[in-house]
Amino acid sequence: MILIDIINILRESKKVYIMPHVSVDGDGLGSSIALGLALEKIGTSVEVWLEEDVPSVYSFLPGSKLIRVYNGEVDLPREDIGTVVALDAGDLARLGKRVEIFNNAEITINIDHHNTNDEFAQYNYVNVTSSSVGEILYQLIKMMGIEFDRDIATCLYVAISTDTGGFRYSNTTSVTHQIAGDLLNSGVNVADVSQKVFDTVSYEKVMLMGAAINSLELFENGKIAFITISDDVMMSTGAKEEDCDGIVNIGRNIRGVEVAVMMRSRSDGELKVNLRSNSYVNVSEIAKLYSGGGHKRAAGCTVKGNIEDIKSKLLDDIRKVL
Ligand SMILES: [Mn+2]
Repeated sequence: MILIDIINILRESKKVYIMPHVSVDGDGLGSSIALGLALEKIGTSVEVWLEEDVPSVYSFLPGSKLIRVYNGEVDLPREDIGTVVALDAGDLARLGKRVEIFNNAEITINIDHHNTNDEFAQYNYVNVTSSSVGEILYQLIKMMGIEFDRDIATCLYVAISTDTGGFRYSNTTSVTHQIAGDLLNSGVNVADVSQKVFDTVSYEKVMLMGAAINSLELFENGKIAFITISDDVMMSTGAKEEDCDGIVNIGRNIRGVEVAVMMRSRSDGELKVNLRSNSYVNVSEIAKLYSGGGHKRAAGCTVKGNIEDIKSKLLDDIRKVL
């Protein structure tokens, strides 16, 4: 599938629903709003459907009037759901409850950059060489001839800068920088955006980071770092679920660590696992063993079961590829 085919479908769509993955991040949200604002400019009716509220770190983004939160209780007549675009989601499970909307759409589109993407839509565009979906949407919006205003540029800049860790990760290319440069020409205020996205943290998150550091364990001569966050920790720190975002980097950043794991264990038996690597382990392969997915250096999965059992199995799986 090439981008121009998707562009033609989008041009003909009168109503477009956009949905990023659950536990939305900067790339999913920034890309969704950017596409929404761009399509609005050509007269399309747009709604961005999220699984949860906008994470507070991204509350400064424009386009809030486009955003709806799906709790499973909205009854949408089939004829109302024209085209649905899934963004930054590797498989249908990443759409959570909103899969009901997706399955009832006339036309389904999937735009993504995860190498584990299983091409679940009618029209799929997966570019694994793109740092972010934001980078793909920059091309798409440009090819559609829609002008970048400051709002669209800011959303794309947030998408690209967050997925590249502020242009530091190995997915950053010269093209990434060229696109960022062009977005700056469209009015992005880099200092303001960076301060809000990277350098602002709630007190509760700082407390969560403290608890995460206390839980930190190293294995295999310091090559594996393991952080565990339980419901008790969430309660005692007052942190929100979104505050767990990035906690895994505390382990990853330790000198000598190759693989870092953050396990968010809930009392209902569900475990959310974040995996990061520094230079050679392909963590998306490990996540796949648990029906998860992601990228070489950043992946994740959700597992059910006993925390100690899963932890020792995960450690075994990581040891095999160290
Ligand atoms: Mn992404």
